Amino acid sequence: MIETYIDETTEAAATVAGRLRIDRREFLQFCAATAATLGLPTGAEAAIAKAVEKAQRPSVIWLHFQECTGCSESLLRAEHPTLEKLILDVISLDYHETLMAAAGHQAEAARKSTMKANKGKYILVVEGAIPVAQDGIFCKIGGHKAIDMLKECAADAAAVIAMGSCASWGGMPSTDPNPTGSSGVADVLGKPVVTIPGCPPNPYNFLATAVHFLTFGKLPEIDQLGRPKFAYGRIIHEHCERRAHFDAGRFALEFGDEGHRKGYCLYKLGCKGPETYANCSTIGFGDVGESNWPVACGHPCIGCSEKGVGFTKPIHMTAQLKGMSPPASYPGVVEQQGKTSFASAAALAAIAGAAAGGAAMLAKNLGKQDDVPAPKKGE
Ligand code: FSX
Ligand code: SF4
Ligand code: F3S
Repeated sequence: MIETYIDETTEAAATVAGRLRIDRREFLQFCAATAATLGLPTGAEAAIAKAVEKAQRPSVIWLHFQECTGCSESLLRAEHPTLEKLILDVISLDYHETLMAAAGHQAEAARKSTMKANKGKYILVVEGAIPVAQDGIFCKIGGHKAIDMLKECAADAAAVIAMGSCASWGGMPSTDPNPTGSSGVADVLGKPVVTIPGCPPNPYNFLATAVHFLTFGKLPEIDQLGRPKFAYGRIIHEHCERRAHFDAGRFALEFGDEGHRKGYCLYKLGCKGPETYANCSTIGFGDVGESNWPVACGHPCIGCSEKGVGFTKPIHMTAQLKGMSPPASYPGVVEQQGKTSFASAAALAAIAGAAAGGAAMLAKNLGKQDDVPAPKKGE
């Protein structure tokens, strides 16, 4: 039984590795990493390997509306060529305005023929917000208004994925006063869709979603905002590598100060990790992996994936503390003997269960820390 399983997995891996001209081991690592990202049990990589091996890839129509094309760039401008190859291997990208060779009438014909040939079976990916003010006149492609094109393409799609914050909830184009009425896909269609927010979103979250569809024939479980739970089920702060500094009350107060150079918590520089649901802190960003995400690079998270936070709250405004659960993947605070700080005591009280009172104390005492100066008034 085990031998059959290993043989089948190895065979599938060899087929895909040959097709993509990548190392078989690299492909198996990808399957295991995708299974882990999706929160699947050990052994699921075999199902993924076999599903990716299949020649029948889901047809994808990818629309672009009000956006910067960063979502596509994040998928395709990978440092490492494997990610791009894999994405283009697990889906059949039949219409993508930025990438397709066709232009003008040819492009329109490609969209129509893809929709006809794959009626009810294709995945519609939408990148960018949709302007709805003044009857949607602010964005037109091939003579069609974005709002009309979206509705037409969504009508016969098997699934709709809103890629990026713009398509998920309006994103940057919807920033107040939002003169064009930029809106997310679900609002325009009047029904829930899968959303993969982020500006740009993490390409692995799209890839894992597509692989889930390929492997299980359905999209992954989503929350009330349409976000796949495997990726957006927790706040960034829960798994942040700087979390022990937060709990101990050690903060960077200015870019380049001692705390910043020592890798202290970026909360006081406006980090929105405590109110942003995403997996940036666990899988890293892009294809470089761990330690490659805004906070690891020394910049506070701006909450680019979170409606009401990214592009709405000022970048350096301190975050609302949502849930004070302990970090799951990094060690806790080890205090120096006889020197427990007030802030860390409050953090531990919050963790221990006195959540409301402890968290309030923690918020109140966030300015107190042992070895960097307390913030000046107004900071
Ligand atoms: Fe840009 Fe995509 Fe931001 Fe929006 O990403 S990276 S503005 S989410 O739609 O192209
Ligand atoms: Fe990390 Fe930001 Fe939380 Fe600090 S506030 S622990 S930098 S997520
Ligand atoms: Fe965006 Fe914050 Fe992640 S800025 S990329 S949600 S760390």
